[in-house]
Amino acid sequence: MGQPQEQPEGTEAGKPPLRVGMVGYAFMGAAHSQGWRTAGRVFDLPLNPVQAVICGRDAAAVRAAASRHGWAATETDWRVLVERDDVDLVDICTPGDSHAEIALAALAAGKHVLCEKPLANTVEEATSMVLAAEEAHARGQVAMVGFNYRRVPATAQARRMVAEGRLGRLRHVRVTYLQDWLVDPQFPLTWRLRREQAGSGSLGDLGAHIVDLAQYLVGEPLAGVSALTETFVRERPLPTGATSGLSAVTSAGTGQVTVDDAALFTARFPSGALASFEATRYATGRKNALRIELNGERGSLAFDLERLNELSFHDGTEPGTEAGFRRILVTEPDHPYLDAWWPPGHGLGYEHTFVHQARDLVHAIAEGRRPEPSFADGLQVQRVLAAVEESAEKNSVYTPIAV
Ligand code: SOE
Repeated sequence: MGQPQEQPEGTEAGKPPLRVGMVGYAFMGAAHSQGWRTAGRVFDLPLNPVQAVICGRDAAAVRAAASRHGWAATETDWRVLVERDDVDLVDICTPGDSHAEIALAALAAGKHVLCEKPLANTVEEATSMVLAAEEAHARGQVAMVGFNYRRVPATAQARRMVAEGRLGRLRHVRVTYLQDWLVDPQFPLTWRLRREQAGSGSLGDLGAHIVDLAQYLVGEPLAGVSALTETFVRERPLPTGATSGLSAVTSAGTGQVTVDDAALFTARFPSGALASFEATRYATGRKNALRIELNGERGSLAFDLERLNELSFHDGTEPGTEAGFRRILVTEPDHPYLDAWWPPGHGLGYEHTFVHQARDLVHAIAEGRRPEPSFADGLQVQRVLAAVEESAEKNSVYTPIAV
């Protein structure tokens, strides 16, 4: 493998390149590809992202992915990819069981790293990744975890408003992330339903997103949790052949589901706000419904991923006769990320979060600073997930988050 490096058409020449090597090419691989392909064309970046190499075990499938998503070369062994001299950054889009191994090898090989969420499958793995990232940072390398929902302009705008004190002291944070792709008991036992590969179920997949988003918006880490988890369907048909995690063809046999199907937990923030979280793949009719509402002494904010160009804001300082929730259309050039996009009212979508993620990472690399969210932020989320599992095992006993 290892075809010659070409400058992908349309990217800006004249700037130092940032040559990306991506491991994985399924859903997240496609989403990250979109980010790398577009970031340098929309934003004025200090480095020019180049889609250098994409890696996957199936040679034919990875060649097809390279041609579809615009990668110049392919590899079938990630160990070869991380050692290539023409790769500056390794982007990890694989199931969680390989995150730590690939990230550690990439950091040791002198590469910057972007790793999909959740950072790892265990606190121990995530801790080793943070230690390696800290050492690498001293050598000028940057390591980021991919919590893309921080990069929706509306959530970034909500963060601004909370930080400016528009809500005052926070009392409640209410978060749900609802999907329904497991409702059918005949849905196959893909890697996402196996603990050894995915680490956990809805908790690590959806719960990790909402824990990160809530902590980002509030501006502090959770202090402790009280949790319930459940696996509703414990045995499912085995997949045959290729599986993407979200789809597969089934065979005659069945196997055990070894992860949670749903996780519900209440939590405390150190400043006193109470939070509730619900992550499930059994919310019939809900496809990708991530909703968050924050209630503070001075006002409230609500966000719904299925209406991602909007925020709902209640300014509690307005006279009661005129106050009420109003819609903020988050498409103004002064809103986060939007000065580079379309005129007001021309909204963005899911894919743009990955463009913004690539943009922010390129800036962090060029400026040699720790990115947000860093591997340390990813480890902190991992600790929350571990506390949720511990609490659920102990019949919801309140479990402080280890620091
Ligand atoms: C599946 O539940 C999934 O693809 C998650 O893994 C992603 O992180 C989320 O963005 C969409 O849903």
